[in-house]
Order: sequence, then C-alpha cells, then structure tokens
Amino acid sequence: MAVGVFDSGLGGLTVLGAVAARMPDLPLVYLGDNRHAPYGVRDADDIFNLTCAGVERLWDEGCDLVLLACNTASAAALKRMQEKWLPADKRVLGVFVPMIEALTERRWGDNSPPREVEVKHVALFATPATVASRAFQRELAFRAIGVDVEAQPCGGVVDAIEMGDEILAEALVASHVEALLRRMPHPEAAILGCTHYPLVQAAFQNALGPNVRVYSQPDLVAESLEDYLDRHPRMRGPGTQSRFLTTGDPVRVSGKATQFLRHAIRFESA
Ligand code: DGN
Repeated sequence: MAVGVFDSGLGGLTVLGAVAARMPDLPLVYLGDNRHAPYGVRDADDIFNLTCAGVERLWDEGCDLVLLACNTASAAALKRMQEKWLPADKRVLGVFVPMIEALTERRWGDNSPPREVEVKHVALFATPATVASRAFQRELAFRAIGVDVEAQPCGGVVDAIEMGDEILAEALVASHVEALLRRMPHPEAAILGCTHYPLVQAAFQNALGPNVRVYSQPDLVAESLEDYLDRHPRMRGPGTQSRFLTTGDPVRVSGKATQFLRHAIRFESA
C-alpha cells in the first residue's frame, strides 16, 4: 500500500522529494491537480471540494494514508475533512502540525504538557488563501502556544516559480520580506508555509538575514511522516514503485516537473 501525496500542482514535489530521501523504500503515489492549480486564489469551498476529489482518487490507488503536501489545501480543507468527511479506515495528514512540532520541539500524539517555546516572534510566509484562513494561528491557539505570528501573503511567488522565472520570484520574495519586516522588525523564526517556497529558500534567508531561522517544511514533514508511520505501521504496507499522476496534461506537467526539480519525472494522466 503506497502513501498518497496530494498537491494542487507541482509544489508538493518538494515534500515528496524529502520523503523519498528519508524513506527510499516507501512507495508513493503523487497526484497534482494541475488542471485546477493554483489553489491559492480559490475560495475555501472550492478548495475543499477539489481536495476531496483528489484524495478519493488516491484511495482508488490503494492509498489509505494521504498527505496533503499543500498548505493551501491543508488550511482550507483538512479540519473539515477530518471532522465530517473521512471514513474511519482512512487518514489524511497536513503540513501545519510538523511546523508546529518543530517550533515547539514536541511530537504529535505526545501528551506531555506544552513546553515553554523559546521562539516568540514568528514570520509566516504563505499564499493569500493560507494567510486568509489563519489556520496556522488556529493550530497554535488550539495547543495554547503563545507566540506572535505575523503573516505575509506572498502573491505572485508561486506563479513565478511555476513559470521558471527565478529573477521575478526572488524579487517578489525580497519585497514580501521587506513588507513583513516593517510590521515585525525582529522575528526569530520564519516559516515558509507554501510547498513551493523551498525552491526560493535562499532568497528568503538572504532577505531575512542570518539571525532568522528559516524552517524547511519538506524536511520537517518527512521527519514527522516517518514518525507517524512508525506509530501506524498498518499504513505503511508493502508496495511497489512510486507513481506520478496529474489531472492536467501529462506531457506538459512532466516537462514542468523536470524543470522544477531538475531531474526527469514522468507523469501519467489521473
Ligand atoms: N504549494 C501550495 C501551498 O503549499 O500552498 C500553493 C500552490 C497554489 O496552489 N497556490
């Protein structure tokens, strides 16, 4: 049984890459909803319906465990799916909890009382939809974690990355960081809350300066998934090879994915 990895497009490949590097024997089925990307400009109901359809498609591939490797889908859909949509034998995980685990140095399922969090000022960079959802702040409040979060909607960055326009992406990152630093001059940590942003992580780090710790979501999500699979071995069953599916045009998406990750990837039609 493979683990499903869902994203609106190509961004989730950064997470898939980190998962595959950490667990090379784990078969994965990636589904990119390229036909409907980007999700960052859609409303919450739309994102919920598209995400449910994607997860159902991954169930058809035998993936009882699906990772939403997309902050926008995690923000708009995950809680709603878990509360009233998900059958008891399926699991869907998102990408926020691993970031909170990293900030607090605590694991999911760990019932010990919250530790004092050393980081007090956190900069969050994400798509406009993720920022508008306030899902990250909600998760922190739910766990009674008292940190100050200043969120910056980073319009245009995903599109620039998808177009392969590094210069534009880096210029946009610099201006979004500058806008955030005007409101929060001294963050101790920065969370890149979009699975595309690891591809421009150096630009974020440059603009933020060396004193700000930038959390890399793919590595943290991969680490957290491994921990989850250790605790839920049923979800890890035997499998064969990883596959890549898209709701878009497989030839075009394969070309873009290859350019995006700088190694050859072949998508099939979902
Ligand atoms: N990579 C997605 C995320 O993590 O939010 C955003 C892509 C998009 O659909 N805008």
